[in-house]
Amino acid sequence: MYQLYIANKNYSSWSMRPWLVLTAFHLPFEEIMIPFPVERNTGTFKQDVLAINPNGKVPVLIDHDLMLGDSLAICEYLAEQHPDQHLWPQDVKQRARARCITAEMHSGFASLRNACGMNIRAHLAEVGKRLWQDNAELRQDVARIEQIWSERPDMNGFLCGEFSIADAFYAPVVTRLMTYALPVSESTQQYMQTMLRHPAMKLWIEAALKEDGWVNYLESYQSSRFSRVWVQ
Ligand SMILES: N[C@@H](CCC(=O)N[C@@H](CS)C(=O)NCC(=O)O)C(=O)O
Repeated sequence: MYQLYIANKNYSSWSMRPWLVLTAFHLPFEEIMIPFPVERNTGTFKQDVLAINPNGKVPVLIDHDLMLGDSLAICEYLAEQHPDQHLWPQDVKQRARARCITAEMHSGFASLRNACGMNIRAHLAEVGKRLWQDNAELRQDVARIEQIWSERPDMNGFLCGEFSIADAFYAPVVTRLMTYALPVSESTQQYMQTMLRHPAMKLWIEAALKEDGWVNYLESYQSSRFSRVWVQ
């Protein structure tokens, strides 16, 4: 059985990706949560993570004596270990596309990430409106994501056919678009609903909404707590 170290489900977008893959494909794993500290650089988070991963970040996958400290490397390893499960699409062209857009997410979209940190339980529509007006790079990131999503082969389906690693990599964007209520097209909203109905996505969001860990340095936009209905 694998062990997956993650941080708070409400905030940790990189943890979400391999967790969704493991859960969506029913791969057996033990989840170990190392919560972020309430204040930056306090508590034992860093030393606890450093004890398992010298780069000091989560997610971390342990498979016996193998330690992987990067979300994409973890997903690639899982895909190699479970070739029959098709974690990447079966169709060669969709598989190549899936790898391409996953790599783009893994290395890009810094403006969206920086301006709109993942915060599943928050409702920051007013903040989102202001950011949308003031931040051209954010608008560019979202436009590029909408373009990628609009190229899915079936408008009722996932990014490259069946649910794959590519969808897991864009999953935190779905939650960010919800949290910050950014103005997106109908096609984008349709993909968001497809994702929000996925059982693994539902489980992660349900768990995030139940968390009570409050991390001040990841809450710069809000002083109170909100809740929302996630699936229409
Ligand atoms: N490239 C890494 C990024 C991992 C990452 O930045 N993780 C964040 C949590 S979402 C983290 O551990 N931050 C703690 C820190 O930097 O101290 C991956 O894909 O796994």
